[in-house]
Amino acid sequence: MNNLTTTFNAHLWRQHRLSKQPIEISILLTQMGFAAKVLSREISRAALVGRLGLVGEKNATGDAQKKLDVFSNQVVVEAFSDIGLVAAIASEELDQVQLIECGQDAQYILCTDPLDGSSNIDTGSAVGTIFGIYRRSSTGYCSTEADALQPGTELVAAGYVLYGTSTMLVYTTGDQVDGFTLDPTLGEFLLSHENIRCPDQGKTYSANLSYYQEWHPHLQKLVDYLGDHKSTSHAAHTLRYSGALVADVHRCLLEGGLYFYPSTEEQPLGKLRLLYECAPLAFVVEQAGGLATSGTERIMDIEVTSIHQRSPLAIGSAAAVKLYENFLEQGMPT
Ligand code: P6P
Repeated sequence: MNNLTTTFNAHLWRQHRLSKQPIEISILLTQMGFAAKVLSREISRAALVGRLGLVGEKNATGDAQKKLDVFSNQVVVEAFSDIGLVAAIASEELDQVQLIECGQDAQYILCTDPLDGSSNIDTGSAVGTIFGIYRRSSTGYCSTEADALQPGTELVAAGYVLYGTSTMLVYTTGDQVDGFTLDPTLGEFLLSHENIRCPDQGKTYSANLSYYQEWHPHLQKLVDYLGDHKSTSHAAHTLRYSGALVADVHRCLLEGGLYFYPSTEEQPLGKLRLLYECAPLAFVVEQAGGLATSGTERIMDIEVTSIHQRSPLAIGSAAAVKLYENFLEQGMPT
């Protein structure tokens, strides 16, 4: 099949037919595709319509909200508000879970970071959207956030959209990872990266080294090891860090490598949020053959006790994530 004529929607309908996944999941992913098209257009023209800059408020996790953060959240919420399939939405931009009026007995929960890396917006650098879809664990009317508090192992679908030199949508429902590139002249996401596999090794690592002095001494040794270009025992890694989790994890997914955001004394659980950043990306990367850990625990296994709960994260090539865990525990490669 010529991939470049396989639209995202046609792919989803074929997946439904072949894998017997519920058609509702295909419809939910179609809606995420629609939201991604709207955001791709609006992000690219934000400077022309006055949507750059700060709102002047902070979100639930203390991040300064950009105008496009608020707008992106509205676009994603509206894409799921009238289809009657989503009971509630947990979003980085919402203090509490938003119950969806027409979905009070719907069976799915959406968790999302509508605009990841928004500090990049005003300078035109890459940003992303992250999404995870859970089946409700309760019955009857959805009335509390409890339905959203599920570990990554319960995800039925997850993925991200990267708004970069092109707009890509990458997703999994648990049997493989497929990537689609937006053709803006058609307004369609076309299959461009079928069955993505994460290389076991990579040549880059991605971390904010300005926190080096605050990391665990064993992780300082990892950074020294990765950056040792004179070593004869292992290949050194080059640092690549964009400030957008989606962009940095996407690089690791396609080319191999390691992204990590560890804990510090000031942030004992790190900065990244488990429910709508770490867990959905962990599902994608694991389905592609990579790994994702907090340093001591598989991200997908971590119990979720609050919607904005944070977790340290190391994600990417399996060998690199295992190296990270070994260094964190022992301060050496093995
Ligand atoms: P820092 C963006 O705010 C984000 O959540 C991720 O997209 C990104 O990797 C990280 O935080 C950047 O954080 O502390 O390096 O600016």
